[in-house]
Amino acid sequence: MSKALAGYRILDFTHVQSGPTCTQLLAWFGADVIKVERAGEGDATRGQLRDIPGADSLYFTMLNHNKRSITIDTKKPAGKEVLETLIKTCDVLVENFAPGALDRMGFTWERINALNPKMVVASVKGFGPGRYEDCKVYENVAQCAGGAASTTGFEDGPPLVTGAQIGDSGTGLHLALGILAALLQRHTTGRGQKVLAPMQDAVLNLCRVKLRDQQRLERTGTLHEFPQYPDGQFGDSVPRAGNASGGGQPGSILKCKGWETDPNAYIYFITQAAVWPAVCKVIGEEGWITDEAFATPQARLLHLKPIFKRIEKWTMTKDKIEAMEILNGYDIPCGPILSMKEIAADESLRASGTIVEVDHPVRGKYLSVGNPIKMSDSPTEVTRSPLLGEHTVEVLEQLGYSGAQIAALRAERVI
Ligand code: CAO
Repeated sequence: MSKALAGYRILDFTHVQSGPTCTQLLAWFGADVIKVERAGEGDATRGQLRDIPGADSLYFTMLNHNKRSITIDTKKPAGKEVLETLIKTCDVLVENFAPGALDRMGFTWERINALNPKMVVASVKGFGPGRYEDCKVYENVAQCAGGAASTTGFEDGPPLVTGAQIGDSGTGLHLALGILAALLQRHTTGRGQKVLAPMQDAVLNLCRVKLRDQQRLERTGTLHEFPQYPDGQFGDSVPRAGNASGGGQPGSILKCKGWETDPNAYIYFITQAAVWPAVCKVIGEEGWITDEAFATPQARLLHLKPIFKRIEKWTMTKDKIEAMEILNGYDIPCGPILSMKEIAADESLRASGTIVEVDHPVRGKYLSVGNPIKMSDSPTEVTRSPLLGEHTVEVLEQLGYSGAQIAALRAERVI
């Protein structure tokens, strides 16, 4: 079966996490992704957080499936020539170097555009234009600068970063979308363009509900669905909301049977207005269906803490899966807190290809997250990440380099 991006060639000049997640998605959609790495060293993540001596780390393998790897020293003149040839033959260049690194290498936008006017040049940077534009940025810097950390955590605790890699993988997703839009626009303009996804901006985009709340707070001085209401104080910026729901349906994380010893024996419980009578029936508080203090969503906002305490009295009598099954029977939205161990063993995620087992010649079998986006006409088969420089000769031959030229590049330590 054909793939959505079959025929597109991506010059993948990315490293660490944000850029590689973007190009991995493009590879899963069928693009030919050629990852350019520094000769001898490669992407730093190959050696980071290693669990098997001598094997590419899971950090690297899980971010670089379905790609080819070519090593080139792009600071040497002969290496720059190879890069030029690649630029002329690829549709997209994706990079996430520190600001200015590509320019210092001699590959400014103007130069790339002159070499290949149809090329889309896509970049992740920590910040967009402005006072921080020259900064190097990692995941948690973006979470802090994008509004996630100040709004995450409990009201009496410090700001918290989240385990979801919204700064890196989140920005990679944004960049992939920009690349696809630029390729579509190229059909009408015939031109490439620059695509920039700053990590701060991507995190802020994912935190847009918090900017909504900032304005609500400024207008009304309060946020009724927050745990600070009705007894606590609000300051002048959106406070940390603990586990309160970010939307219009109050929710909370509640203990389930076994919580004393199992750190994940919890369930997220949402008191959606439409199923309030069902909630009351399940927990044995039918009187709350008509009681004025609880009957309307507005009235309930004044009593969320005692409401969730009472619901928790019920959830503590059930394990989280049992609770979910009972609640599903009433269409009450809820979510068990699943550990990574439980997720890794989840049969549905494995059947759908979201959890996949991959075989690697050095590390052997390992689990990874496959393509979370499912397409009926463009299925994804996850193949292992490339060894460093595994496809250098293959790609150079495709570019028209002769055996003698490749040997000369090797002798000069360019590849
Ligand atoms: N051949 C020769 N040199 C190469 C090369 C190759 N194939 N590939 C890269 N290089 C060089 C670059 O040209 C650069 O050289 P100069 O500094 O002399 O110009 C150098 O390698 C290192 O690049 P870097 O500064 O990007 O790498 P770093 O490890 O110091 O910084 C990071 C890493 C992530 C902080 C930085 O790249 C960055 O801020 N990127 C943008 C934001 C981003 O994507 N962050 C997310 C990372 S995932 O958490």
